[in-house]
Amino acid sequence: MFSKILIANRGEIALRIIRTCKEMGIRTVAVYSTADKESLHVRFADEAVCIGPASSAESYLSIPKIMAAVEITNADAIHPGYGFLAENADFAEVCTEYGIKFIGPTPEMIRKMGDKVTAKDTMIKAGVPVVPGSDGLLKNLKEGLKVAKKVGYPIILKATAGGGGKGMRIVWQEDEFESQWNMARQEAKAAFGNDGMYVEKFIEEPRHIEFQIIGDQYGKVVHLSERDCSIQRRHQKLVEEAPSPFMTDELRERMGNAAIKAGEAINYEGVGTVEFLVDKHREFYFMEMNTRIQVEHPVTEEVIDHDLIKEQIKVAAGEPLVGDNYIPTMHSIECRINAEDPFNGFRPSPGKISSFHSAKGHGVRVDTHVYAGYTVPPYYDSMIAKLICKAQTREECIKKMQRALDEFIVEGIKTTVPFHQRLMKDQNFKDGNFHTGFLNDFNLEDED
Ligand code: MV4
Repeated sequence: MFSKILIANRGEIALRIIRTCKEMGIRTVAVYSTADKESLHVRFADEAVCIGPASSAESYLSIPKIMAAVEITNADAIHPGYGFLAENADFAEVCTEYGIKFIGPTPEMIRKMGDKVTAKDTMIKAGVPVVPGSDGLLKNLKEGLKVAKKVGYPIILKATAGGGGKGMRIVWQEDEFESQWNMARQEAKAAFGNDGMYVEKFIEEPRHIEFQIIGDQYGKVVHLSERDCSIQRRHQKLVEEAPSPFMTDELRERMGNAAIKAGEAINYEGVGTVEFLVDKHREFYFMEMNTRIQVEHPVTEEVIDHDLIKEQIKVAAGEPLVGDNYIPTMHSIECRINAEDPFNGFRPSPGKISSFHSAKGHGVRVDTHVYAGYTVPPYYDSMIAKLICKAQTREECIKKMQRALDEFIVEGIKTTVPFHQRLMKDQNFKDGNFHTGFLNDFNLEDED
């Protein structure tokens, strides 16, 4: 087992990782920017190293700064958390060159899944269902038009370097294809320096259902059931739950097997997430694979009653997996509490938290790095807390979440709490009747 882990991240996830390390008897090193010196991850780690100014590029995204911190503290492993360098294959490679264990998959696996055309091609070869579309990258506009005609409109143009919605365009009819093609390519070139595109049939009103998988270093891969992440706004997830209210035993069997096949196809090592689109007929299609621990991992932890960070560290240290696929018995929902004003287009609302009262009680978990008197810096992600509830049934879980939201008090800044309070009372949400476009016509002012 590792003796000292450096956490190359900030905020709630840095704290979350420190907590598990403490329980495992592993020493911890926090790194922080000058904007984060009052943060709890700095206080709770055994050691802390300032790695630069507020700007992410000069601190949490700087590979040389982080490797310098590893060297002076003698850490033997790095946990990247999510975001920042978590899916940076070059970083994973540098760690390996330094003889430091990167807690995650190998650089090759990260690279393969980071390029969406390569990922999709790998899945086709493994027999995992994918959305019909182009066979690899499109050579030019003419080929794009030809494939679009063959699969039938509407289609979606996607950037191979994309993910999370960037460089993506829906095309409803042929006469719009050329202009959308040009715009998508420009956007991809600017965002990723890579304008490689592919085409897929556009699946209307899909659900986003993802499977948590874990693989050890000896080729064993299991799944830990699914999460429904359909409640999102502009590709930012706001609510996640496990299990999916759309799931059936039969669908879980089929999707779970596909997720395992996806992991086995690349000999996956570590925790990962296989994302699927699911249409109204319960047909499912591989979308992307994330090679990191995700923000929403706690809902899975709650329903399977295991610490995923602990399992992640154990497989990274070379322990073999024991046990099989997990089928949940409980229900869990996570609401992301962001420093944003839901009444003003979710505009960021950084600043000093004057008072803070966390929700508490049976079945309530709050993962957060903030406290009364803490100042939310404007430089990073706006998430300040994750409110996670667990109950025997979905209905009870929603009631518990309503109760917990009512006692979650943050003053001094605006938060997404009122949005969640409204959502938890929405009849369609309560009925499990939603898809990825649900929030497009959701009005915060409406009453039921
Ligand atoms: C799609 C799709 C419909 N059809 N692909 C959005 C982000 C990227 N990961 C892929 N995305 C989508 N791909 C086909 N063929 C709809 C989306 C999509 C979406 C997916 C998951 C969650 C939210 C979404 C919001 C809009 C569009």
